[in-house]
Amino acid sequence: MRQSRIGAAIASAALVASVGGAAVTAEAASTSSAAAGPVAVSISSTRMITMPATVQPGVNEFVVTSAKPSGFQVMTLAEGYTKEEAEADVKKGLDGGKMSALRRFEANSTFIGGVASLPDKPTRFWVDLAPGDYVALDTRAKTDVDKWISFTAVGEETGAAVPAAATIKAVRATKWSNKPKSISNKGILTFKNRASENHFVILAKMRKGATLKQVKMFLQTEEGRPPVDFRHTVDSAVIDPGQTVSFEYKLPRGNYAMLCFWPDASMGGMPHAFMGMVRTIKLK
Ligand SMILES: [Cu+2]
Repeated sequence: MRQSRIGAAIASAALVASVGGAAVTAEAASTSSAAAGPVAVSISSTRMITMPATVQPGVNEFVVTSAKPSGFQVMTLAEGYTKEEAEADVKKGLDGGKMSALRRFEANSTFIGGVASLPDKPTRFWVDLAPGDYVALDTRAKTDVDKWISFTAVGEETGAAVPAAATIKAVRATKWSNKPKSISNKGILTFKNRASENHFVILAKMRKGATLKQVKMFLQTEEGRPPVDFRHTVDSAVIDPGQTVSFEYKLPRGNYAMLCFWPDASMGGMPHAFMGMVRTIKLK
């Protein structure tokens, strides 16, 4: 069975950010309290996260600024499941390919949303937060449990709404909805997980003339020139079934492959794209 040896090309920013390096970072939250307006998150060159210790429940706009390419991920941990346990399971499960650890991590975590950010380029995302406790991390950080950050959604609802956006959906277990066939090349993208597994989305620009068949073939063989150009990608945070995240993006126009590389514990850690979670979408 193919493991997640996707080759150098695909093991690029996107994959490393969202899967391979799902270890974490963050230090104690700063002390500012909830206030109207966007939630400012900054990630330092040592991947320390600074953000408010409390936010309001409801739809929140986050603005993430990072010194390095980062993957800001918000999640909740089940009662009694500690950051230390999560950290250990990430290491054994996502990095080490031990399926029992991956299963335990998935069973005890709810992925809420987040965004990939580039240096000094503030990037916005929106999530609807129920009141309660959250953890956040930079998925690009090296494993260090002390770097997980905690925050709480408490108080009055924001009353805010997610801006109108093109919407893409994961459906069934590991499929993309067939629609829409095309979206704008920039703006806000809403990613809804209406499937039964955890997912994230990567849009990767296809080379001129490349076909979906070639993309699928490349995933299987990892041979030859990649039919996608991983210099032009955007990737979302991981979200659980039932969750929705909206995030800013801007890419060159063209045809893109839409993929998810989250590892499937029931398939020995095979990334979903290898199981057919790949389609094309036009950015115009
Ligand atoms: Cu997936």
